[in-house]
Amino acid sequence: MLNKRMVKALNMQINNELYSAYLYLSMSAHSTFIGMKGFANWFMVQYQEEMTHAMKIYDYINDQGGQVKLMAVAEPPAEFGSPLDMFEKTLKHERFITKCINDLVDLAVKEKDHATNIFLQWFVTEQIEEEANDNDIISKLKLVGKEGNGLFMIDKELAARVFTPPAPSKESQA
Ligand code: OFO
Repeated sequence: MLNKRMVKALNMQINNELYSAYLYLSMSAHSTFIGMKGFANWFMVQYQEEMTHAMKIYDYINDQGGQVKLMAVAEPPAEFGSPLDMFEKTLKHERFITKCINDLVDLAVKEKDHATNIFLQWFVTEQIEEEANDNDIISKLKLVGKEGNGLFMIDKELAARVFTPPAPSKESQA
């Protein structure tokens, strides 16, 4: 059973995850527009992942007898600059999401909501991976600079990313 404050905060996080999805979908479109198909693929996979994050929280609220409340999703930018600019913006956004997840954990601890605390641990781990992936790509982009061959190689590498749906949470398997 979730208390009202927790439901409100989790609904807000559904909105944050949907915005993340929308932001990365826009980055995918931008990448296609500038002719970087591998980058477009990477961000399309990221969009799909973010949708699963939103749905994980959606399912959790439902499973715990709370009421899901969907809110308007903000319009993302359409221009992102160079591939490096785009990944720096991605990392900045993911750091914001990490803070949101940490705040949710703090609230769960304060409210003595052990179930939600356990549920959120998946997101804590996921954020480590997301920031690490972004940092890794940023390092490579800095290394190649504006050099065409290097960018072409990175684009090829990002083209290989495949969407793998996360395992369903235990609470939604029951
Ligand atoms: Fe990018 O991890 Fe969810 O938002």
